[in-house]
Amino acid sequence: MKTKAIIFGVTGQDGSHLTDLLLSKNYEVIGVARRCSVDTTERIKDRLECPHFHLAEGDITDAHSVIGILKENDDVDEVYNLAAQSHVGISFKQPGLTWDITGKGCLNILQSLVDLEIDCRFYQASSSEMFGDSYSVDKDGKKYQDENTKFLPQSPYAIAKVAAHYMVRLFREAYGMHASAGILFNHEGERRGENFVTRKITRWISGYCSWLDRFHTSHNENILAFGKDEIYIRSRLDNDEGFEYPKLRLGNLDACRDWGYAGDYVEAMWAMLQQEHPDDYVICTGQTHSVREFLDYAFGYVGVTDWSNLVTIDPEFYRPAEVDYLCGNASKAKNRLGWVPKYGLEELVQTMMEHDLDVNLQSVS
Ligand code: NAP
Ligand code: G4F
Repeated sequence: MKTKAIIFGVTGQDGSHLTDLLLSKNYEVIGVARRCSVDTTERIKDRLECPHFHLAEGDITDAHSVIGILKENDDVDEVYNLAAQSHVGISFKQPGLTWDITGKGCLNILQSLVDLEIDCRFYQASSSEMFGDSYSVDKDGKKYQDENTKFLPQSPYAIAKVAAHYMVRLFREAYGMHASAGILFNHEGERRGENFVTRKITRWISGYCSWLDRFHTSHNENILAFGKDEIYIRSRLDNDEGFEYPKLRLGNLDACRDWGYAGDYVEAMWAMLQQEHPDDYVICTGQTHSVREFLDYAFGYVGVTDWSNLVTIDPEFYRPAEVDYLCGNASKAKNRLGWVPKYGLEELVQTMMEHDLDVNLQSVS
């Protein structure tokens, strides 16, 4: 008999990587996707025809829908809750919705599993955002976060994640559930949502490169002119259509994040559920970089060393409260799960840039 898994949030970045991983391990996968007026299955489109993959329609804010799916699959071995309103900035504008999905959604699944007496293993997608402004300091004075660092959440998203995280601990202790939480630091890649900062940057750069290509030119300060919000090609100023390109608009460039590759991180999720005992684990690279440094790497990939004229700061992308510094310590995951990340920032940027440049090339040709 195949091992059976349910993935809530299957259409997202991590859901698609986890689907690939579990199918490669010979699992039967039920992916839960909510109804939407447009198709949201782009990231899993190659899996839809696979006989061991099945889509189920459901919404984790609706307990009836969660119960229905679990009842139909009460022989499930592993349940992964990756569903969330996962954008921190948006959580300030839609705090109630974020609470319902990111916080209460997790409770809906946990309580349904208990009520239906389903004996399975459960994974919750917790987040480094839960640390917020908090950090520990090692003997060399380096700031870091691990499983013992206290939470000091700085957004409605992070508060909802903390509530879900504590709910997992409660269900583990109160009902003896095999429920684990991965406290994952930022992880990115070619499937990352387009409004997260890394993907916004790599997509913009590839769009800019293909705009320059249209004029058979490359990035060279002497042939470009810079307005407040636009970039122009000097020789084309009068006549050509499309001679201007909007600058990359960003918010806070000084925030530091510990960025890893999503494909690496879903392996840690799976490994947690293979342990005899449930637990919480920090998953990260242990390296932190500012958004500014990410820009250096990404622009550097296409040979641009000074990007200051290409980027404009737009207060619209500032958040009412910011998380300034995240840098994890994944020693526990390394020791207990044998998990280590394969990608550093350079490999991550290379993967994302290669992909986005390629996509732009295909759309032009
Ligand atoms: P993502 O790309 O935003 O995916 C979120 C998924 O949740 C999507 O499939 C989305 O469906 C689904 N979803 C949203 N609301 C739902 C609802 N009411 N019912 C059912 N499904 C719903 O996020 P991700 O980057 O893959 O992250 C996966 C999980 O890890 C999230 O819980 C996130 O908060 C957490 N996390 C992510 C990171 C990171 O750096 N990526 C770090 C730490 C924790 P639609 O396609 O319909 O929107
Ligand atoms: O890419 P971000 O939106 O990711 P953020 O806020 O760190 O959250 C992501 O990682 C969390 C794990 O720590 C997940 F739980 C969460 O679901 C999500 O996946 O922003 C990163 C940084 C922030 O400091 C933000 O203020 O980049 C800064 N930033 C600067 N300009 C921007 C922008 N962020 C976005 N999204 N867009 C900008 O234009």
